Amino acid sequence: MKGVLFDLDGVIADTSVYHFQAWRKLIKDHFNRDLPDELEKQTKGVSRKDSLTAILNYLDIKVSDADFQEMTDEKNKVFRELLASLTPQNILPGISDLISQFKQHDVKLSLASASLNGPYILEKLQLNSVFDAIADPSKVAAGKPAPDIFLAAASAINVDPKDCVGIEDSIAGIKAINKAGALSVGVGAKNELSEAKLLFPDTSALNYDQIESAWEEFK
Ligand code: G16
Ligand code: MG
Repeated sequence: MKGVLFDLDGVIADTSVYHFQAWRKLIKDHFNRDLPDELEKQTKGVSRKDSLTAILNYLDIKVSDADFQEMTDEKNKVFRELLASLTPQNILPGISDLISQFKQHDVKLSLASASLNGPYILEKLQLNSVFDAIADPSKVAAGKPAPDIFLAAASAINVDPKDCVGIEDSIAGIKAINKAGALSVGVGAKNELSEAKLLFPDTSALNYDQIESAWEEFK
């Protein structure tokens, strides 16, 4: 195991709460409609544009291209305001220890987040210096569940994807890791992340030795 490809939202920090809060505000302000909790799953791990498409499809609302662009910008403005209060205390339980274990074993760290705010969020969490690379989601052709961002993250640390593990909390992300040829490690519920090769119920359960031995079996 030479590289670890980290998802951000839902794995390193629980920014999904802020993402969905920002979507809720946007939809309330524009259409005076409420979003049900179940829609949050569909926006997890998918790009800003794909998230808005899923939300508008759900609401059965059509907007012009110009309005669509304006709405994604507006959502991001609200999201960035919510991120202003982010501190290292928002790093999810178990993640700092896991990162230390990877570092001790000379495993390179690369970020494979769909978020264009990835560098800013890592900075707020004071984690930029521990990452060897951050894949740029604006430079990949297709978002999760396509493998592109994980392939880019592996390439950014010069490691073959099969020598990497990917850690994800979303269905789209697990599919993307599997397609990229890395070992998929899921964080979440079995009924949701059934395609993960190794699953932990939450970030505090993530365990370096278990990940390493699963990779030894997988390679
Ligand atoms: C995250 C979130 C998604 C969000 C996407 C894009 O993905 O899970 O809800 O839509 O990033 O974020 P932004 O609007 O900041 O570019 P990930 O891949 O870190 O789980
Ligand atoms: Mg995620």
